[in-house]
Amino acid sequence: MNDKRSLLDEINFYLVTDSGLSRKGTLSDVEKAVAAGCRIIQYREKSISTKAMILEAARIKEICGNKAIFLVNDRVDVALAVDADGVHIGQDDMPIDIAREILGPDKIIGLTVHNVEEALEAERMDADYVGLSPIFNTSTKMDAGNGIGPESIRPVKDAIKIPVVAIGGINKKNCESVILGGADSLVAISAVVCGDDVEKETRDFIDLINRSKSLR
Ligand code: TZP
Ligand code: MG
Repeated sequence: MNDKRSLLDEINFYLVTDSGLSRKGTLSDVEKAVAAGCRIIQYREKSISTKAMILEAARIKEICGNKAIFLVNDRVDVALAVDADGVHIGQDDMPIDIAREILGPDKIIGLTVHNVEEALEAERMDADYVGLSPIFNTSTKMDAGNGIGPESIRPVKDAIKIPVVAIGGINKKNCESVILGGADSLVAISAVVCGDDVEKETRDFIDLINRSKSLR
């Protein structure tokens, strides 16, 4: 049993890295987010060599230690190379059953979904959580499509037992609507890594999420 898995019950703010948008760099962003209390980090890197990714991923794994779950976006090979806690994959990435076969039962697999049907299928296929995307319009991921709105979260949350992580266009102003809408956790990339102080932004999001959860 992967004991990091129990941290999935505690996730609030979820950091996804973006070296293109980051002001201070991926490693700094991860350090600051973990210091602020973030319990899940996804290394999402599309623009460097596999070798450079493996070196960076190994550093991120060290920073996360046993404080935060460490997942790799898309790249099952990189996750295996550094013994990450798991992967986050999309509908057009490696099929989840193959990823599960390669990674084994202990690794955490998150799957991006866009609606209730995909969420039900993700749970049936043994995903550990779903990323529901995109809640709002975003320019961070060009092919994300139009925002589905925070009112689309509840039907997904009610249909499955695994955690629902909301992503896409989320900021401190609309964060409450996402949590009141039923999300267990949320990702905000540009709202955090484009800022000067990632630790403060992360802490602000964690506070907002906890406060919004207490209103439910
Ligand atoms: N997947 C769906 S939307 C998105 C990803 C990676 C980008 C989210 O970035 P932001 O800046 O929080 O809108
Ligand atoms: Mg992907």
